[in-house]
Amino acid sequence: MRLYHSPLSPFVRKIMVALVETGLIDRVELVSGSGTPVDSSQAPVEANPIGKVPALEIAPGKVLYDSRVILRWIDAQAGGTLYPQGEALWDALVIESTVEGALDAALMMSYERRLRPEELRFAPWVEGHWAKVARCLDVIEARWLPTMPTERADAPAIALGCLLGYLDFRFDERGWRDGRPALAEWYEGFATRPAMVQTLPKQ
Ligand SMILES: N[C@@H](CCC(=O)N[C@@H](CS)C(=O)NCC(=O)O)C(=O)O
Repeated sequence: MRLYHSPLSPFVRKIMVALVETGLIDRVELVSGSGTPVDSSQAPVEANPIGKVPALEIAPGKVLYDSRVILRWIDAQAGGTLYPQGEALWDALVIESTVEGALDAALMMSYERRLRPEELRFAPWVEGHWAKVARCLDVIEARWLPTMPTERADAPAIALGCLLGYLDFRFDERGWRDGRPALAEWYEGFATRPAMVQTLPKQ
């Protein structure tokens, strides 16, 4: 298998963490390839027409994207350890979508800061995206975290760990821990998992 990969992408990190947690990592060859909306010259556009990573080639010419599809595939290979069965699945998918929405918003903020010329930046747009991130974190703190398993890394937990790691990496100054003691405590433990330590983004 070939994973189109970028070491700083939180979406790729979710896949890497899941592969390590499920013991499938040794079956994967990493292929460097990341672009941005303003430069797709290094992006894996043949594998994924959206031009985004992660994309996972599971057989010649057969590529899976995006990260949530890849996670479902890893779950199927690993015997269903990443998602619960029955009614609990719907909560897990909503948690995963909430985390994904926050990650998408944070990525938009990062692109605005890194890619857009300073004179074209639009502060209300950035703050609107941070408001999305903050609302998602508040809902996870209040409603979802108490329902999440503490002893194992399922897909929602992996996504959440990668979101919080990304916020530390790109938006430390925003102080996501302020007013969210349960999330802060949860992340302190989750971040020590070997799969999280191995995949920590480094500038
Ligand atoms: N929904 C996608 C998002 C993936 C994504 O946004 N990846 C970023 C890197 S963090 C990317 O490849 N961006 C390139 C672009 O937007 O052109 C997923 O879950 O896989």
